[in-house]
Amino acid sequence: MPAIVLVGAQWGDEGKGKATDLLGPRLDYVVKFNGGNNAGHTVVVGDEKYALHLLPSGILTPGVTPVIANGVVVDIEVLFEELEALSSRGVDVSRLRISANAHVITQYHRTLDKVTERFLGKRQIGTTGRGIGPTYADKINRVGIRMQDLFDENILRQKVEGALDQKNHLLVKVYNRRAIGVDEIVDELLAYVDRLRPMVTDTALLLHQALGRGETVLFEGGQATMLDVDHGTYPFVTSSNATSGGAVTGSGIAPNQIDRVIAVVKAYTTRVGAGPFPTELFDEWGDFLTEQGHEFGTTTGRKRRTGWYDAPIARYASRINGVTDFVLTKLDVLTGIERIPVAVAYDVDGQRFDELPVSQTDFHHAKPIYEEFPGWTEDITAAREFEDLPANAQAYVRELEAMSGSRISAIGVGAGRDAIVQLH
Ligand code: 2SA
Ligand code: GDP
Ligand code: MG
Repeated sequence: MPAIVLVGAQWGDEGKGKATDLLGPRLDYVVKFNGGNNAGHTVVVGDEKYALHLLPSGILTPGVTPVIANGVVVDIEVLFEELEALSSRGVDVSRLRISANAHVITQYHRTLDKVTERFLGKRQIGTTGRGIGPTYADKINRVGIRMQDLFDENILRQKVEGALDQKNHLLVKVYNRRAIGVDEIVDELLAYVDRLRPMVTDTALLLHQALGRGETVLFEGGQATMLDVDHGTYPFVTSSNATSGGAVTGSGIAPNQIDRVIAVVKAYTTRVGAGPFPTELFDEWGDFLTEQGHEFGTTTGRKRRTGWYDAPIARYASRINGVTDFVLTKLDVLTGIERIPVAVAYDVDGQRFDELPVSQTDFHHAKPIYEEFPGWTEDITAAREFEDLPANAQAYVRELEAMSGSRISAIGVGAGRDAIVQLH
């Protein structure tokens, strides 16, 4: 299985970091292909807890080469902070390679992210404030700064001038902020050049060569299907392609090189930030899921919104990503619920929708149609074989599998590295 893509099936925080870490020993390369330090992946190794943002989670596996590919937006200051923090805990980060075509998040992107959100008022997206949207906007507007620009001071200066031209107008005239000077940005970026030089390369070529040698490469998606800029709940999305197609454009490999697509799906649903969420709970069950599941943002610490499992979303994720295997996580969090509701379809103003409605307005008005399944009370965190799970937990998993469009290959029963039931 040389090229594997791993994505989130819902609105993120499904446990992708842990799923990647599980595959770790079989991997030669791990590639981040979208997003930036908006991501937050928690991996628990024994008593040690690691929170990764910009770096791929696979960096924790010894011998693996981590790659930040062209589809990623890089905050260089954060990059070095994360690298230093991991090094000081004994993680070998020396193999990291970064695409020469990856775009750079600068001070003005972070500022614009924050002021735009404030300006939107009630229409806020609830971004992480890391400058992600403005950096991708510059990329699409063709006024972005790429890693390779840092190695030619003349080019860098011209590009920063071009990028700041309109932005300073906006910052001063519309947002009542100070103008940002070309020199301050150029000097800030140039300060990193010597340290970056050995890491920056043609990562698309590197990955083609690795796949040509039969090595195993994991493409690790940030955020998730429903936050994808094309296929998610636009405009309440992130600004990149978090679905499996993003692994192709975001890294430079070809679609027919992908062998397997794994989607990580939680046994219930969470969302951070604004936007529609049909199964969202506002009662004590919502609090139960937040508390049992420790549902707080890995990057910003924000409390996550919680709700029941939504089968039409899982089916949608299965189709859009071409999922070959689901990893179902956090089944342990449902322990103790007498009857577990699962959304099987939606009701929109009296009309039944078995699949996601295409209209944004319909999705905003969608009321879940629930089926309930009997729960279990036994602690399942020590289960390692499917047969170790209580009969009702087994039945719940089989029901989800039948509704979700692809097979379930592994089940998370706890946060630890080994708390997993492997089925295939
Ligand atoms: P942005 O900052 O432009 O990408 O925000 C746009 C939307 O995307 C959502 N988003 C996320 N949703 C879940 N998890 C994310 N990562 C962190 C985590 C989030 C955190 O792992 O917990 O710590 O708050 C993530 N990153 C972006 C975001 O909430 C907006 O809805
Ligand atoms: P990611 O963004 O998809 O990588 O997910 P996060 O790391 O942001 O959030 C998932 C959280 O759930 C992390 O704190 C994980 O340690 C934890 N986790 C992952 N799998 C399981 C599981 O099966 N059970 C429990 N209880 N926690 C899990
Ligand atoms: Mg996360």
